Amino acid sequence: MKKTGKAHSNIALVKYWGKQDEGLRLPMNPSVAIALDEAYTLTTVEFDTKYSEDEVELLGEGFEEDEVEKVKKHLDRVRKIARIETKAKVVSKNNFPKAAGMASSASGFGALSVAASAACGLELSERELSVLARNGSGSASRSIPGGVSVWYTGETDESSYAERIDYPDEWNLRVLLVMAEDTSAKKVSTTEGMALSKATSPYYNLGVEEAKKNIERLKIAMNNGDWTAFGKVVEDECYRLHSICMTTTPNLLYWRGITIEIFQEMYKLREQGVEAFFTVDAGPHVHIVVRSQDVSIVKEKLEKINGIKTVIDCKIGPSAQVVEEDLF
Ligand code: 2P0
Repeated sequence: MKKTGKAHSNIALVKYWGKQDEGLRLPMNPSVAIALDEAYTLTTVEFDTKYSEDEVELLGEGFEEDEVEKVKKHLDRVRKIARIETKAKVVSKNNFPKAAGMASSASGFGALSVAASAACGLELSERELSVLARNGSGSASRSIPGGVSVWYTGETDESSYAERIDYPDEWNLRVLLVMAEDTSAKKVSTTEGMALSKATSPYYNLGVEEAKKNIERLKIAMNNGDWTAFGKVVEDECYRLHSICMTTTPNLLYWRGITIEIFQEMYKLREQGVEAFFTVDAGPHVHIVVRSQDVSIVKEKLEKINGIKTVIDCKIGPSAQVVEEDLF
């Protein structure tokens, strides 16, 4: 059977950076993320005896050899659940650039999990899909429920999954994905980078405890509809992640000049009463979390800065789903 899955990328507000169990991809701390409607992956999977080997293709950009291996390993997980041995063809497409902190592995493993499980006739629950996606890539667990979600650390395979949490609708949350022109590729993968941080950053354990506290601060701010307090947590988490990265051996410096320039522009806007908050993943791009009422003023500000390739304006994205449009 051939099926296509669609999953949206997500940006973490409280960050995942390191595992308590490498094999099971159980994270050190819970995390919270927003799914992005304008950044997604489509993946078509067909299991058929006509394939003697798994065939894996990423349209447009192509996969690296290690990425192909990760996809094949994920197909093995699905085959194990479905108790089949049939090989598959996988064709995938991102509507945004792979790598450089754009969380393509999140939407990629989200879409692959949905497509592959449906293509072999499995009817997995959202929670089971989130567990499956997590095994491919931790952040993918959060691309299954979409919306604003929390990924629980768990102690077993089944108990580490993501689900939606409430947030104030009246905020009309938007995320501006500000892509830097300088996308010099990551030298260290996120999987490797977070393991290095755990092993070498003197502040790592302290950071994990801070992340746990920050989840609680974020939930309180959302329950109270307190935008200023919410934004403070978002930016504290950005600095927390990057202080751990920068104090890793070798030092993981993901920011470029443009990254900091955007921070400074957001601070200037704040002095004028416009509260837009920044966060950054493992790359130079900046995600600006803003209420819809302030989107145009923030965009105007960004247009005046050199070194920005494009700005993608996202609403909160939906859950991962099976869709009609096949890629082959
Ligand atoms: C996050 N990142 O919470 C953090 C913030 C990047 C910075 O989750 O090893 O590619 O495959 O589980 O999912 C990137 O981590 O790592 C990530 P693996 P993944 O979004």
